[in-house]
This record gives sequence, C-alpha cells and structure tokens, in this order.
Amino acid sequence: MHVPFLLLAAASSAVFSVMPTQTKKPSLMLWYKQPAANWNEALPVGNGRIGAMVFGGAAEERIQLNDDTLWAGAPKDRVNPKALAALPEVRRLIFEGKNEEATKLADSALMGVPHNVESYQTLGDLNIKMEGLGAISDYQRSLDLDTAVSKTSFTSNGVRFERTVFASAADDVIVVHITSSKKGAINGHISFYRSENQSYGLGGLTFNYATMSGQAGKDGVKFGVAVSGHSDGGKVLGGGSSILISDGTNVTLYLTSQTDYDRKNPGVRKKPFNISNCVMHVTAVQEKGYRAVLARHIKEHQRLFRRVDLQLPKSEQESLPTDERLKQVAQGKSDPDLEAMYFQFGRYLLISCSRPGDMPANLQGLWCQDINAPWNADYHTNINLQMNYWAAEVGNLSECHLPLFDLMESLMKPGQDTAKRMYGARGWVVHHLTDVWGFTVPADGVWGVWPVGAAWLAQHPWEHYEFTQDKKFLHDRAYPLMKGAARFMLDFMVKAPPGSPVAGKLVTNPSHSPENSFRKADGTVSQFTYGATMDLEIAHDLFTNCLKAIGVQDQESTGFDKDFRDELSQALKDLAPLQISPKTGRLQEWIEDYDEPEPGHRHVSHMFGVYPGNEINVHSTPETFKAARKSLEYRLSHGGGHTGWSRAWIINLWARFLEPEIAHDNLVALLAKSTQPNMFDSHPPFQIDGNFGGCAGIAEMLLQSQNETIQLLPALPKAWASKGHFYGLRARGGWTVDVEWEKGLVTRYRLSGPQNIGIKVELNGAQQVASANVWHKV
Ligand code: FUC
Repeated sequence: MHVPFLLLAAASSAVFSVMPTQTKKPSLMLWYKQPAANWNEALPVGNGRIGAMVFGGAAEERIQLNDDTLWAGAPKDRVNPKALAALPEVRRLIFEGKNEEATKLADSALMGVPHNVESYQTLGDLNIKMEGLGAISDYQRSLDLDTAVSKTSFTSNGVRFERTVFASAADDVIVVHITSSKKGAINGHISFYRSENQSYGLGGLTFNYATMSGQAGKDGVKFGVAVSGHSDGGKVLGGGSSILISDGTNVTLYLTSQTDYDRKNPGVRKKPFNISNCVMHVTAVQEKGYRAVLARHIKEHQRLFRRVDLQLPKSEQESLPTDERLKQVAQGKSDPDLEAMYFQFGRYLLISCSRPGDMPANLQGLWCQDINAPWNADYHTNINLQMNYWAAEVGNLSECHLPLFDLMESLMKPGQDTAKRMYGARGWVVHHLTDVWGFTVPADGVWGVWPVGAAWLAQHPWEHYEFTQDKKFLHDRAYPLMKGAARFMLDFMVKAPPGSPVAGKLVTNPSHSPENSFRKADGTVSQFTYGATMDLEIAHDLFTNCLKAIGVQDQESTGFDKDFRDELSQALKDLAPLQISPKTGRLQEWIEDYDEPEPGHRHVSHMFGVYPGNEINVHSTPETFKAARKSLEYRLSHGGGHTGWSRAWIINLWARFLEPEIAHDNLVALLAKSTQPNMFDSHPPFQIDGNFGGCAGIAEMLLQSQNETIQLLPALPKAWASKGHFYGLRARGGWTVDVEWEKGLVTRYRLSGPQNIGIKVELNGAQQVASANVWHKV
C-alpha cells in the first residue's frame, strides 16, 4: 500500500525532485527540497500523547520531542480572599458607569493569587549525527498525511540514505528508522539534549539505550525519556545520554517518555515513576520488529484519517514542494488542492495530538520547543481551546473530542470552589485560561475577569451529542458538565438596574468582550463592563442546549429535572436582548453603543451567536443576522483577521452568512498571510487554533447542519466549483454525508445514519426530503 518515493536525478549536475509519490493525492503530501531551517519548517508527528518535530537535517538531524503532560507548575489554591466581599462593590461601580474605579478594585480583589499559570514545556531534543557523509544530493523530505510517516532521504558518497520517523499510537513510541543503500554505511551518534533541569542515564556504552530524566521547573512534573537502538549488522552501544552506531545498515530507534502527572487525578501527584519503565517499554516494542510496528501504526492512523476524503479541483502547482505552493498562493495564484491539504492537515493534527485518554490540544497542540512558551502554550478558553475542537465532529473525528471533556471534568471541582468562594454561586466557573492543574481563577490582568469560560466550553459536549446521538454520553458526561456551567450562570447573572438600556433584564456583571476595549461618551477607554453581547449569546446557547438536553432525557415526560428546566426557561425570557445600533445598524458588541478604539480588533466575540452558536440565523432572527453581518464587514474593513485564528473564525462566519467568495478570500488570506512553511498556523508566532478553525471553515463551506436542515455545498466558491467530492463529513443528527459535485451543483449525495428516515436537505438552491442510506442522483 505504501508506495516508495519516486526519485529522479537529472542527468546534469542540477538535481531536481518530483513529488514523493505516484499514487497519493498531492493534497495528502507535504514535501520539501531542503531541510528545515527553523522549527516552523520542521514536520510534526504525534501519537496523541508524545510528539516530535522532524527537521530533516542530513548529517545532523534534530528531532524535537514533546510529552503532552510536561507542564511546569502545581495545583494551588488561588482564589483571591477579597473577592466575594468586593464583588457587590465592583458590580455597583460598573452599573454606575465608574469603569475605572471598578477596574482598580477588580485588579486588587478579584484576580487570582498568583494570577499566572506556568508553561507547558519541551521534553528536549534527540540529535542524530551521521559520521562520514560527504556532499549531499537528491535531498527530499516529506510528511505523508495518509500514513502519518515523515521521511528524509538523500544521497552522499554514492550511498542513498533514508530516515523514516513516525509516532505510533498503537505501540506508544516514536520510531526513527534509518536505512542505507550500501551495507554498513550508517555510522553515527545519537544523543539527548535539554537546556535545563535534566540528568542523563548511567552506563558507559554498556547498553543499547540512552535515557534522560528531569523536572519541569521547580515543582512541575517529573519526566523520563528513553531511546533504544537496534541495527541489522554493525554495532549499537548505548549509555548515558547517547547511543553510538557503527557500520549499521538498517538502524531503528524506539523512543518513549513518561511523567508523574496523573491524568485521572490532576490535583494529586502520582508516586514517582521509574525510568526503567520507559526502557522496558521500548525494549518490548523493539522485539516486535520494525515492519510490524510500522504496519500497526499505519493501520491505526488510517482507521481515523481515512474516514474523510476531500477532492477539490486540481491545480497547476500541485507537483511543487509545499513551501513553494504556499509562496505562490501569497503571490495570488489559486491552489484549491492546497486548500484541501489544509483541511486534511487539520484532521491529521487533531489525530496526532488529541486521542482518547490524552491531554487536549493546547495552544500549540502538542508541539512546543520552549521552556517558556508563548502564552505558556496553555489552554485559553476565550476562543482558542474551543476553536481547537471546531473540526472534530464535522471532520469525523468525534473520539478526538473526548480529551477536552476529560479536561473539563477535571476543572469541575476547582471551578466549583472558585464559583462559590469568588461569586457565592453554585456550579463551576472557568475564566479566560486554564492549565493542567485546575486553574479556574482570573488570570493575567483585569481582562481575565471573564467568568464565562466554562459556559462556552459546555457547548462542546452538547455538540458531541448532536453529532453522535450518544444518549449515554449525554446523560453521564455532557449533561452534568452543561448543567454545572449553567447553574453558575444562573446564580452569577443579575438584573440590570433602572437607567440601563436593558433595565430589569438579566446580564453578566462583571463582564468583558474578550480583550477588546470601548470608548465611553466621556472619552475614557475601558474593557470592563456588564452584559457584553458575547456573554448573553453564550448564556442563550447554554440555556437552550440544556433545555434540549432535558428534552432528550425526558422523552417519557416524567418531569426530568423540572425545577432546573423552569429556571432555565425563565432565565431565557429574562435574558437581556441583543442590541442593534440605531446609529450604524450593526450588532453592538456591548449593551451600550460605544465607540471602538480598535475597530479591526482580532476577536469577533459578538459574532458568537452566528458561529459557533446559532442563535443568530436567517430564519429566526433575520434582522440581527443582517446586523451581525454589518459588524463583521466593519471589523474586516478596519483590518480584522490579522491573527491566524481570527482569520479562521471569519471563514466560518462567512460560510454561515452563505458567502462562498468572501469565505474563500479569507481562506486564501489564511494560507497567504498566516501559514508557516510547515503549514502550521501563525498568530504569529505558531498557534494551532487557526489550523483547526481553518479546517472547520472549509467543512462549513461544504456542509452545514443547523436549523434542522442539512445543507449540501452551502458556500461552494467558484474556485472549487468545477468538480469535486467529499466523502465522510458528519452532520448533526448522527449523519455521515457524501457529496459529489460538478459545475457548482450537487450531482450525487448520500446521507448515512442509523435511522431510515426522511431528512430535510437543501441543495442546488432547493429543499427536499431525502431518504437515508441510499445514493441520490440529482
Ligand atoms: C487570546 C488572544 C490572543 C492569543 C491568546 C493566546 O487571548 O486574544 O490573540 O491568541 O489568546
């Protein structure tokens, strides 16, 4: 099945390569003609738990390693003891328009103590130094998304070398396999490196393995990593931090890591592990043999990856290396096939960094080369963590969503404690970021007083139910998470006082529209307010979803959770309405029609109700839908979308506004302006949210399933119109959808699902009720 690379050397001294496959789709192969010059050119592999960035150096290879539990910090009680007493005063000051005084008080009384998290960290590097190489020719490196295998190959002194790297979920190892076309040509030195807090194993080249142990920061997790070497012929001598290979022909390295972090019990430290567990594990895997380990890896990856096939029109540039294709997109050349690659790369990344039982994707997924990462590579919950999972369900990777729910469940207890002690509320709260130690208090600065993180996160288990129809999951996991988050909101929200444009209505207070500021009539600028539009939309979404969840669980009408249901229904009636500016016709971001000092701000928070929510749509709220569109246009005309994730969100929004060309223009901008040579999204610097948000956006252009209708090709741009197909995307209601199209119109489709019922489908500008599980020719 796996086709060896086709390599051509020109007769002249100029060497060229062609795309490393004959049968693979171009959109499934990232490839390059030169080694990575920096981390943003290296290629990511991961098995959900451990990952690597492969640089593809010829004589000197760097493989940067990660373990998803390798975090500095520790659980701490961080609730500000002044918070509960100060809360009424903060609220009063905000309602009275004394924003600056409120900010000052919140800064001293509401912020967590301490109010910062510590960083997710690199595990270190595995360096491979190949001895005796001369000039390098016929160089190529690649990442095959279909097999999740990275390859580097080159010729030196007439010998062809190939290095294969993959991270196997089936065997929980990272494997490096090196071959040479000439017997005994592999001579080299393999060693671990970490810049701090590390110690290397014992043994002066008496074993076949090397180890490294250490700790993240002063009180973070303790870790260990082991690599074993095996060679057909030649010698392998390991010990300390290195392995020496002499006269090898086929050399295989197996690597694994462990930490003392307890995924099941994040607040408690596991008893210290022994590095010999890592050594025993790699030894056991090595005994299975390389071919078997590779085959098991590919099979497990393809079980998930091959669920979706996307074909967009071919492009002239598809035989070019990936970095070259990206450059040409930046120069204005159309490359739909590269857009298909962006979609599949997003799915590849999710499979590689968020498998069941592992930690959820952080700001960098799993891949991080730093000791102190940008934004600590933590879990930001005011857009980033949620966006990481936007593609999970529609992209047919439902089980990759599960790590998020594990994290949410681990936050319930600390979040309840914070809710009670800061706000006197029941339920659980999370503010704008969290870590792996149960961090739920306001962080960073007063903009961190944003108590609706859990409420937004609670959309995810509901969506998981909507796409899977898994009632047991809904009952056992989704509903408790949702109910707890809603419980907090019900207790936390207060009635706006007389004089407010929404007097007597339920609002959040304190409140922020994530990280954006407004200018008041007196000219002062603030961020701190009450009832930011996004909060109201999040509350609406959560309460509505809770009511639907109650409905599903109360099919016998026995009054399941009746009191809570009544409370939710009342709160929905009382909730402050969204405001449309009489002056501009735009959906307001705040209760008051403030001026915006940064009209092109990267967050588009007030558009939550359009996507990922659905409160604002053309059917039930046409006026607000129009107003939201105006707000988005205004944001964009002032430079919005300048970070990768912001651009990705905008693609999803335009797809919901059924604007294929504008959605596509923004996708092109994502590729042209916010994508690194290795296809990683750039904030800048690297942040993985844009990859997942962009992947979701592409799906949203092809398929939507809100408002009880499945829409096929709702926003198909001209660039994709000529001919294409997707097989295997998922829709709400538990459907798997296959669509083929030509000249912009659906030609054939099928909706597969557990029930043989008629489904409302919208395609080619018309609606019909389609039967399930059969192909429909149009
Ligand atoms: C949010 C954004 C920033 C950045 C950070 C990690 O706070 O406003 O742009 O993405 O998360």
